[in-house]
Amino acid sequence: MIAKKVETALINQIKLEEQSSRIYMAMASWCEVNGFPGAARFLYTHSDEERMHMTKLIKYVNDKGGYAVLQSLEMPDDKFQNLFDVFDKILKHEEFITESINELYEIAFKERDYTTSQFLQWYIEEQIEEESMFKGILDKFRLAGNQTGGLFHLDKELDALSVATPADGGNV
Ligand code: OFO
Repeated sequence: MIAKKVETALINQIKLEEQSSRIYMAMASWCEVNGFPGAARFLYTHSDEERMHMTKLIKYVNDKGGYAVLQSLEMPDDKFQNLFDVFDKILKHEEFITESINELYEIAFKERDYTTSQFLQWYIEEQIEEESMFKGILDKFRLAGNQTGGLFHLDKELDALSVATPADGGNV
């Protein structure tokens, strides 16, 4: 059985993962119509990954005797200044998600729910990887500046990255 407090916090995290998936889907759509097919492909894949994060949490809550009820979502941003703005917003969003995972971990730990704390380790590591990946992408943007050639090259790199890190449904 799962404590109500832990279940509520996990359900909130499910909402955030689903919202992340929507945010990245909206960004992928913007990239697609603004001439960045590589970034679009990368973000479609990343949106799928967030959906996998959500599904993994839903299954965990239900497996532990809780009930993962989905919450309503907000409309994601649909306007961006440029490609840098997209990835800058992603990094900020991921930092917010990291905070939320840390708070969730603390709630589980305080409730002496060590099984959930252990389960959340995977998310903690995932956040470290994601933040570092997005920081790396932003560094490359800074190097490329706003030059067309640089952005074109970066778009190609993002395309390659989406192939290297396919949405990993295998962990669900
Ligand atoms: Fe972007 O990572 Fe989910 O948790």
